[in-house]
Amino acid sequence: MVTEVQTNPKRVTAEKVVTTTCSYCGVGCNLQLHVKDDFIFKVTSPFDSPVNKGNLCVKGRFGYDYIYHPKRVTTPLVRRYLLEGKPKPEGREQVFAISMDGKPILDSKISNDWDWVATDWDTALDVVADNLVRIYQRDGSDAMAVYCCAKATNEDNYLLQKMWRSLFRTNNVDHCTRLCHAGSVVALQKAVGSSAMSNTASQVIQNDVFIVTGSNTGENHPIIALQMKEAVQKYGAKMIVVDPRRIDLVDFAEMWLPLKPGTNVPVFSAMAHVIVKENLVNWEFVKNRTEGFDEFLESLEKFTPEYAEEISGVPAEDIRKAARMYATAKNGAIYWGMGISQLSHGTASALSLIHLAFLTGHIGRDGTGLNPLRGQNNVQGASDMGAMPFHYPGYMRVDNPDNRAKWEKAWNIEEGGLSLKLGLTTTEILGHAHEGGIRALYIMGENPMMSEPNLNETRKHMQELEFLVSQDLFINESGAFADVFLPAASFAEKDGTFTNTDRRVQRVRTALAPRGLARPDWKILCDLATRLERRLKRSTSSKWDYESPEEILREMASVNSDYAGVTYERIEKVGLIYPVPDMNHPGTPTLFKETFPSGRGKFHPLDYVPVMEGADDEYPFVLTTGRLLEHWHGGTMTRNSALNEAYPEARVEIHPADAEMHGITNNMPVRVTSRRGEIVLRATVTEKTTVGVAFIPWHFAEAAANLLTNDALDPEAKIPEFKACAVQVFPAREEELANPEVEVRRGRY
Ligand SMILES: Nc1nc2c(c(=O)[nH]1)N[C@H]1C(S)=C(S)[C@@H](COP(=O)(O)OP(=O)(O)OC[C@H]3O[C@@H](n4cnc5c(=O)[nH]c(N)nc54)[C@H](O)[C@@H]3O)O[C@H]1N2
Ligand SMILES: Nc1nc2c(c(=O)[nH]1)N[C@H]1C(S)=C(S)[C@@H](COP(=O)(O)OP(=O)(O)OC[C@H]3O[C@@H](n4cnc5c(=O)[nH]c(N)nc54)[C@H](O)[C@@H]3O)O[C@H]1N2
Ligand code: SF4
Ligand SMILES: [Mo]
Repeated sequence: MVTEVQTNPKRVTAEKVVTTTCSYCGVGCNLQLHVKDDFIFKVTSPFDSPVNKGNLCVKGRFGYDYIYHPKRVTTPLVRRYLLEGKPKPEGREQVFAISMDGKPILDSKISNDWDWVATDWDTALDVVADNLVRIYQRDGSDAMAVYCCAKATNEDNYLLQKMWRSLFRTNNVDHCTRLCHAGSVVALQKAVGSSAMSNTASQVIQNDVFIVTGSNTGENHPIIALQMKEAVQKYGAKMIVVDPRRIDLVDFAEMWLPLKPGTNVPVFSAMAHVIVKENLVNWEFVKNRTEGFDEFLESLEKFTPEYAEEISGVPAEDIRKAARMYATAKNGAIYWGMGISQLSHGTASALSLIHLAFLTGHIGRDGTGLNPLRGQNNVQGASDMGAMPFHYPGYMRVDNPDNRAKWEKAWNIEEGGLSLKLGLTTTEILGHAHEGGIRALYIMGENPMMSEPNLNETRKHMQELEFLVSQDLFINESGAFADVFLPAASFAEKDGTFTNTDRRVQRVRTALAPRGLARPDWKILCDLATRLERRLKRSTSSKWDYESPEEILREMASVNSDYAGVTYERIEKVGLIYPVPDMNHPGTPTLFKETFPSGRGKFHPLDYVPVMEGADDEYPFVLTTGRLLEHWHGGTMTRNSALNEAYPEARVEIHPADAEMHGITNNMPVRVTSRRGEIVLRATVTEKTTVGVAFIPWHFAEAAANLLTNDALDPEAKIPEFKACAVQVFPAREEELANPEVEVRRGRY
């Protein structure tokens, strides 16, 4: 039934206004959801919010309507073959679902046994529990893996990793952080022993010089970009942008260094070279707070600005000028994103930034810092909750028996019961999906069939899985391969907490009843865990009967001291910035004031290693992939939202000089090919990209950028090289452009 609130929201007065946290990016803006008749008809933001001061970007303000989209699935679904006890049929790519209005979506009749059948929760959870336990009892811990979810709450993620670790005794637990800031995390752990942002984003107005690199902040952290612009325009700060694209921040920058993709190490090491040669070093900081300087100094010798210019294309004089500006600032800071970490030398790229802060002492004070801008709304929190293969909650290594003992006590597990073996990462889990490897995968809110590199390869791995569960709002491109689908409640239909890029723990609140039969993730997991425990018949049992998400948070905080003083009551109005070691502690906006968690900060000598696949005669462009303001990742949320009308189709950006050379004009359909795949989409000829660099956003299934990308990994962080691979671009015909519905149905994404 269409009500007045849907047709004419301006005339409606809210029954209630619910304050909560945005479900998109790591800025963590506070939202006010205006609700009438169980419908959100307007979103505003409180002006007194310390995070966003009443501002919202287009996604926060208008992008929440995916929760009502007809393609959202709100009924548990099980494949017919499982319900009828038949063997699993061949072939897996069938996208057949029941939508909220009861109509089938995207059917393709490969075999009736593959049909989704709508069931009740008990049936679906029994099928999941039976199959997971069957595989575990046959093949053991190493056959089990789980992807946690940086969109879901802290409480949801804590429970999911607890389940896998305590019930299946495996650390094969990871999430999209692996595809994201893994390079930064490993580098920061090696250098300072902690991996979150050292300062808060709002401190940018206290900087007098700041570097923004590998971060298209204006589109991807729009509210932080607003503060950066304010720092420049109102407070007179100088911004240095280091990025191969002419992103919108360039208009506000004192300098733009347009480096070639994958040349961070030479550019930032040359800046370090200049700082040392011109004696701009903060010797007191280097002497008192760091180690390894002498060895580092030797490695720096070859990184002259001229050498860096040759590799990166950035003029040596600009490198010198930028180095002087940052080094002589009173308060300097660095903000970075995926252009640093998503490379096969992402760890080295991040280290080259960390060295700059060490040399100048621009760390450990307000208005300075090393600030990797975290991407997903709750990627910081999911990482804090131990949704990673090497760490329990609180970054406690799983291979340390003392840490294990703490969690065994908290979870009531027999001594020595938990595994000390490091788990597989997201990028390794699917590669191990074969006989004798991973057999069962549980995905809570991720979409590897869009987000992993080299999708043609990923598809083969998905097909190799014996049992796949998808717990999501939609049947996304990965859910199409699932055996069971469990409908989760959205952020507006549940309670919990998210931790934003500032390390600020904030409330998520229920505004609506869950649509259809959907249930909050934590409730689904409690029910499933109880069933699993019953079937596993162990001598000990853990707690699974939580009354509320707050009870879950308190259990986690009793062992993880960073969150010890976080309660729902204390964050009722304004979030708390962890570490919050006790109930009276006010939170810690600036880290490392006295010392680093590792004691001294450690320099690491670096070498320049080129990207794995450079441009050549056959593939003359470097492809870089990234994001658009209006869209989110694989598009599951934003393409099922009004935002899709704002940016409805995939585009490849090409520089005018390249376009002319290859006979390409604006809006022309083009075929982009790499050694791994091809896609057809329209060209946008623009100076936003630099000569020789093509840019494709990876939001569009019908022209999925990850069919082209290279799955080469950084050896330490295991992050893929999303930011550079070689491609060719040819003119194509209009009729070759892909139709989203048809392509997805054919499984060609
Ligand atoms: N609208 C929107 N916002 C988002 C997201 C989204 O999907 N849509 N996703 C969220 C997530 S999970 C994340 S991780 C963040 C990511 O936010 P960003 O880190 O801003 O992500 P990208 O769009 O991948 O852009 C990376 C930037 O790096 C530059 N770059 C490419 N190669 C290099 C290089 O070799 N060196 C340097 N120095 N720069 C390079 C690119 O030109 C681009 O400006 O955004 C979050 N916010
Ligand atoms: N080429 C290329 N590839 C990339 C990148 C790139 O820059 N270039 N960036 C990488 C980065 S930085 C990241 S972070 C990854 C992201 O990769 P993924 O995490 O795989 O991608 P998303 O599309 O964000 O998937 C989120 C899913 O969660 C679901 N969801 C939303 N809310 C909830 C909830 O409350 N509960 C549950 N159960 N589900 C929910 C959504 O419907 C969606 O299906 O992709 C990576 N892939
Ligand atoms: S900046 Fe991020 S958190 Fe804020 S409204 Fe936009 S998407 Fe949401
Ligand atoms: Mo990310």
